[in-house]
Amino acid sequence: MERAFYRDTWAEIDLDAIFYNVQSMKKHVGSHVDVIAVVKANAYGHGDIQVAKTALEAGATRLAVAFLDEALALRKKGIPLDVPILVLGATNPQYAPLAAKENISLTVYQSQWVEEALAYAYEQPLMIHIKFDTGMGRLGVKTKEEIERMIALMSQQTGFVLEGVYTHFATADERKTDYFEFQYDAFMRMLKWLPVTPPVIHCANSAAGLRYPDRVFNAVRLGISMYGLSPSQEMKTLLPYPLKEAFSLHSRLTHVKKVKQGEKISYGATYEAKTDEWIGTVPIGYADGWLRRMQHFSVLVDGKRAPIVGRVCMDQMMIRLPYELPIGTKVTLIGEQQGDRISIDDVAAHLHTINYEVPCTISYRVPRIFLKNKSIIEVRNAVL
Ligand code: PMH
Repeated sequence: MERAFYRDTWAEIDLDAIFYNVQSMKKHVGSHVDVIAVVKANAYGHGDIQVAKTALEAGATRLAVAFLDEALALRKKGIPLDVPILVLGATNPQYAPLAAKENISLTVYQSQWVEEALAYAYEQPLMIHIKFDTGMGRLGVKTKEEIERMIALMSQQTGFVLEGVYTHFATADERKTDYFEFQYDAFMRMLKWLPVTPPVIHCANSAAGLRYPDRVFNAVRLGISMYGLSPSQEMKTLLPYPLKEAFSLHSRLTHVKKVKQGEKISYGATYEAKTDEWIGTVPIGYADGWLRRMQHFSVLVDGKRAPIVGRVCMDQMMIRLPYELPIGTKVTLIGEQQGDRISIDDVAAHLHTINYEVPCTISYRVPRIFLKNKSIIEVRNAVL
């Protein structure tokens, strides 16, 4: 029988959790505020089209990605032309006509960009969101003169439509709020530089949307908290509603053996059995994004914590089992087993990084299983 995948390692994406997280934000900010679902980087590793569709079903009205290819991929996979997709990053102006054709809104942050984009012919209107740099220092206009130049240039092409204006916060997830306030004030000041107010004004990422629902203008760019994760550790106690984590990661024991005291495990022979012990092999490794630094972390097997012993290899790793277990026993690396749970935040803490990085790092080699109502509705395997 043909299957979607044959390996014993997979990720599960709980689309009901995504639905709930989007709906919760929608309720939190109010019906007059649009939710823009941020599905860049394959929806933070979760699966772009499935997350996008679920977010739209839950009330999001727009999508956002990092670059044009990601937006085109969503169109190819079936996001209809009437759902606006915003490219948050830079797009080479020569591709602006293609963006216009696909109803993909582009971020514009320099008059030079507009000048270059004017050189091309447009069959459809090009939707533009001007980005202000209020203190992130990444992309954005900083001066009134530059805005005036941009607006003057934009008026030379009737096909250029100023659909939106936005900025991005650097510290909305931090307890201290002074830099957030500084950026917010700058945005308020810069908005006055525009001769006309575009329909979509947005500044909030998840953190700002969660904390300041009255200060988001008319759209929130919802990323990390759509996936059920807190924007930071500091914000965990400030969450206005509980989040539901959507991503879990699983595998199965492929080999189980008893090793004698003193026997060594994996590359470098760095682990030595202290007593006679049961060792299981798990078919996941650093090429799957389960990084070498995951050594010394624990996973769940038969509801118990089992430490990762020896070096994590490219495709496999070894764990010390609590007792002999049959081949095929489920191993949970992220998620729940018998009431115990390993969260993405636990993995992030072990790696000294942020939760954002963890699902993004789980590579294309790991098939994604999409669940709705606890039933599998789709499987995506990027290898086969
Ligand atoms: N808007 C922009 C411009 C972003 O870059 C991001 C996330 C979001 C919204 C969503 O933010 P959230 O996930 O905190 O809700 N961008 C990134 C980034 O570039 N690195 O980490 C997150």
